[in-house]
Amino acid sequence: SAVEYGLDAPFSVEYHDSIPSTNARARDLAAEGASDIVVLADEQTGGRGRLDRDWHSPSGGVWLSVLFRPDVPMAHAPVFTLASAVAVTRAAREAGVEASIKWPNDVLVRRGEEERKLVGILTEMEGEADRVSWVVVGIGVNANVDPADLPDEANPTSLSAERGEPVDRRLFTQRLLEEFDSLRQDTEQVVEAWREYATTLGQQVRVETPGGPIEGEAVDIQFPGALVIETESGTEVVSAGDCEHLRPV
Ligand code: BTX
Repeated sequence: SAVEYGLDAPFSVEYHDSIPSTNARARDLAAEGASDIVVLADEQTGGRGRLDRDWHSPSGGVWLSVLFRPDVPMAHAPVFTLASAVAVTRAAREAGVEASIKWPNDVLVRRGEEERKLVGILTEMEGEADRVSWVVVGIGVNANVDPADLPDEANPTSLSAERGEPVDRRLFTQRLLEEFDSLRQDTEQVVEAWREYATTLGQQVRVETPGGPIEGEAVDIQFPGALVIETESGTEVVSAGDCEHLRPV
């Protein structure tokens, strides 16, 4: 139970030893009218990434979904993806792991040129254009997981692998949720906090958008999460939802 996990979180917590997907469970809770609930699991048997990709979620991770009902228009929802990236980065740094953020939703650990994936974030929502009904932010942290048990092609890492010893998941999760709770209530501070941890700004990047690739220097981020790129033909603003791939060039 959540009590065994021992969390003193600013949300009510529903804990599962094993569940198909915390996001799927949180969506079901949303349909029942619930809010301000965190679904947390030690293991997921059907974890999902973006575009229906698999998210490997062996026992030992921190797999969680936050369900809440912010009073914002749909177009502002990407700010919660950025907020969760900031929250998890801060919690990781407090645990001694120098995580940073790659726009829009990757939290990784850099070793020279190499980038290792530590976290996956999947935000889902429903509502009307002028007001969301609910938001589910799914955060998957490779906490006490052996990277050898994760798909190789993503160049995965984990908190325990980076630290050389297991992390206290209770403390880590509590810090993550406290940070997220504070950021979701004051979204104006999210963009500035995000800039502090971003590896993306100042880099030459190429982004695939529905309108075709955009290439240039990533110069800034704008509320609620768009990336500003200086290209040869002028300034382009790419919204987080539009973009599938960002890569350095
Ligand atoms: P994504 O689409 O950016 O990344 C998915 C890709 O990442 C996969 O195709 C695979 O290559 C790689 N991958 C899979 N598992 C891992 C892992 N554990 N560590 C590193 N790389 C991996 C990112 O999707 C969004 C993931 C959200 C996961 C959370 S966990 C709690 C919640 N419940 C749920 O079902 N999803 C979210």
